[in-house]
Amino acid sequence: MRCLITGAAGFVGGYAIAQLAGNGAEIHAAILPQEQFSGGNCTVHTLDLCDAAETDALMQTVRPDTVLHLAAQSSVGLSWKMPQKTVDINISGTLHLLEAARKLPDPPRILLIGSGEVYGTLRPAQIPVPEDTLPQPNNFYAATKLAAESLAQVCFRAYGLPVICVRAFNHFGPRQRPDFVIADWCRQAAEIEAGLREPVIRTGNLTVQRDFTDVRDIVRAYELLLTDGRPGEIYNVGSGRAIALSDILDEIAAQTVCAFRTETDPQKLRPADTPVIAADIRKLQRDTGWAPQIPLRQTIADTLAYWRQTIKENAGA
Ligand code: A2R
Repeated sequence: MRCLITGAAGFVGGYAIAQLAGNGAEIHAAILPQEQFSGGNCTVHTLDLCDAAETDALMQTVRPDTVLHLAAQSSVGLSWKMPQKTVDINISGTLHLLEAARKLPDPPRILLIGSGEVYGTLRPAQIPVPEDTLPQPNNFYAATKLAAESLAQVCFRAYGLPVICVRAFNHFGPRQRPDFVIADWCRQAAEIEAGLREPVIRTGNLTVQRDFTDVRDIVRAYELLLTDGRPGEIYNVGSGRAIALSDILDEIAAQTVCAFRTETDPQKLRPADTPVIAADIRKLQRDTGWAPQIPLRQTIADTLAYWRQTIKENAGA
């Protein structure tokens, strides 16, 4: 497999490279010119997907047989602050990639990574949510991901471009940026342990329930879908169960050596929070045989260990 990975310097990118290269794939990693990238096992290219000509040129050079499209403005919070940039990267950037792919003599299979956020507010009876549920995005990030999916489906129907769409649910692990909830809390907990902050973790809405999966399980699902996913189809990728953020925080507290209390930070409250989200993953399981393997407790332990190490290194720098 010759696989082009966009957004390769991002959180999921590093894990995707390790997974695919580990199984013998030839990896071409596309990163933004200004990004730092320490991954091995691949050929590195610079690419700003907002530039259509640059995207065309890279696809003509690499001629991948598969594309894992991870590049995005991936934060819901930032999408409220930068809606236009979110549209440019997530919608126009995806269109550039699709157009570049269909011009190749042998168009690649493309795994387009979207989001479970597209479903919006769900009633209890709709959980776990199957792929044929009407998406009703509640934020700009989700709206752009739904639009990108729609462009991909048009390319499949009009040109037969073999695009497979993923709706990824929450995933986390070591190296995730702390603007995502569990990474943020693990960092705060590790800072409290190191005596760098008062014993208070600032949180948003703790009652919301989300479907969390270890990033290493997620990239295994992506690898399986690259080979076994059916073109034109949409797949939920998640654990299949919802867990309250308060339960995650309890697990972090159980694994932290000193006690802390929590405080609501109004800045972390979203304009429109979806109360409960969990994926129906039967289609993914039917077509690929995938199941998550890493327990949440382990991912929290690994994420805490990562932040303890990062804080120690920063203190020594
Ligand atoms: O925004 P940056 O500087 O962190 O760069 C991100 C990169 N990216 C781009 N790449 C090419 N052309 C662009 N115009 C462009 N804008 C941003 O995509 C970052 O390095 C990468 C996405 O990685 P993360 O933000 O760390 O997302 P993560 O967690 O790896 O999620 C992968 C996919 C995304 O499509 C999410 O929306 C989805 O999974 O859940």
